[in-house]
Amino acid sequence: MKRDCTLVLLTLNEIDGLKLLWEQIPIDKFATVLAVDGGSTDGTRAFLEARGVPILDQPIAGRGVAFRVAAEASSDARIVYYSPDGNEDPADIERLDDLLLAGNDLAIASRFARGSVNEETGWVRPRARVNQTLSWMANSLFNYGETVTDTINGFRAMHRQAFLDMDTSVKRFPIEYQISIRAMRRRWKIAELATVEGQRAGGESKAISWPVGKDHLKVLLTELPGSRLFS
Ligand SMILES: Nc1nc2c(ncn2[C@@H]2O[C@H](COP(=O)(O)OP(=O)(O)O)[C@@H](O)[C@H]2O)c(=O)[nH]1
Ligand SMILES: [Mg+2]
Repeated sequence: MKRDCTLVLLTLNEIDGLKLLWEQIPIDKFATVLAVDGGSTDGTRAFLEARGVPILDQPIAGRGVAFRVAAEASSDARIVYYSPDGNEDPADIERLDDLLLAGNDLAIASRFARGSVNEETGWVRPRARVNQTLSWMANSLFNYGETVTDTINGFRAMHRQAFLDMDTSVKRFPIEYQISIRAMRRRWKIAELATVEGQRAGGESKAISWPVGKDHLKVLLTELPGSRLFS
């Protein structure tokens, strides 16, 4: 039987990743598979169309918008968000849904848990440091439960209606951070699995470090009135 779950592919020019990963993505296991595309021009759309994957367009660009477009279009109980760019291991897709089936409200593939590996090599790992600092701030300010090691990774799963009820507002990259913070505020059960982050298959990252970092801080500040400081 198929999972009562929608698998969402988030794409903006990911033809290289799609070609590399397609065979490993467990398409047959999900009641619904759909893509939300941010306006690809590299053959991503034709690739998906040829394989019968419905493509949803978004009214404006941004991952936050894409998250909501998918949830509104789906009619399944649960959603897994997957970005086929090479960073996310397709073997974790079903594991994330399993964590929801086990009673969790939010399941995150963590790049910073025990046993995880993040894409950077060497000692400095600036991306990891920024990510971990943002997670530390979110945990300190909002979390009542167990520490969440990766509040930012987009590779995650949720119950669809609960996500819509959360009424998120972020349009671009820090959507995941807003979800994680609001999940903490609502005392959701948050589970993580240790993931191994792969290298980008091709194309370019659309997350430019400084503007994206700044947008995360903006989310933190917007959510601050709901923090533990004021409760
Ligand atoms: N639908 C949609 N997908 C996007 C958008 N921006 C980025 N993505 C996808 O989100 C995933 C993560 O983006 P990426 O640039 O790799 O960010 P990074 O992994 O943080 O470097 C990739 O699969 C992108 O194609 C967007 O505006 N709309
Ligand atoms: Mg990526």
